[in-house]
Amino acid sequence: MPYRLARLRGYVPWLLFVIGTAGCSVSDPAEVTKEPSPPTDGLSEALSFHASFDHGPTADFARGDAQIYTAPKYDQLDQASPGIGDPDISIENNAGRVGSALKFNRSYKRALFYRSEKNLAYSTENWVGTISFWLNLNPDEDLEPGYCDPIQVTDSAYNDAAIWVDFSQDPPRDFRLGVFGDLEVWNPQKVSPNDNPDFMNRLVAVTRPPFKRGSWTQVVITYAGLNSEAGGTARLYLDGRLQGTAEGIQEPFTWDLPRSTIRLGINYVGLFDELAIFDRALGDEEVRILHQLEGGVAALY
Ligand SMILES: [Ca+2]
Ligand SMILES: [Ca+2]
Repeated sequence: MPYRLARLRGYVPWLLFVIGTAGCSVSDPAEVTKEPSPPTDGLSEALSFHASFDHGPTADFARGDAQIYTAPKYDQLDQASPGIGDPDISIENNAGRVGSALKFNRSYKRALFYRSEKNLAYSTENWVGTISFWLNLNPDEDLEPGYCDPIQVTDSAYNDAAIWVDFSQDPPRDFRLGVFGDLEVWNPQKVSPNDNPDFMNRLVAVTRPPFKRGSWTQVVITYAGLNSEAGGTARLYLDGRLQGTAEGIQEPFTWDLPRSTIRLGINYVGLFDELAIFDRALGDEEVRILHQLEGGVAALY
């Protein structure tokens, strides 16, 4: 190829670029017809687990095991069997935020869970993620005495490398987010939680939360930077609105992955629907979009 022509060809893309940016009619047709990306694209890619309870308790979408399990207790996972093994828990047809819902008729004494491995992107370095679900209950009238954790993810206990929300035990019940790493690090003296400022000050507590029987309230937990040198942050949202942030979570979260579980409805009485887990911390705007999704989380895949 003659030198001159080669040089000219080298200029052609630049020439088109300059013309294009000058606003002339010369432009790439693909560019003109391209629709803006729907704002849910990022949510779809980050989704790692979704249980709609519309077709039974098995998750509709799961990077790991979609099966639900019941065990006698959470520390007896070797005795777990597939399915809902408790007559007080059922699928209530067409009673959900979308479709059907999981119904806890009264507080049960067994352990109901999904396995966390791959469904929830645990990491030993900079662990990040989001957990979203919907509740329908009157906490002060429907719950039985004691604390109630609608969700809890851990490999051992609420105070040992765990993320959870709970209703406090005395009416009017508060709704609280707890994110606590390895017990031996954050609470080596094993001080009881209510007497422990390290516990109480970490909680994100909502007084007079908006839950009602007969209507649905969305709960979203986001977390980032757990198991990082910079420290972790966790946020609690209700119905798409930020309620509070826990910051400076320094202690490690050490999980034995095969023993880690997504625990459902601990001491809970009411309806539960649309459990979704994402592999990164969604931002405020994404949480708002998730809250507004028509057709629920299934619209993402
Ligand atoms: Ca549903
Ligand atoms: Ca542990």
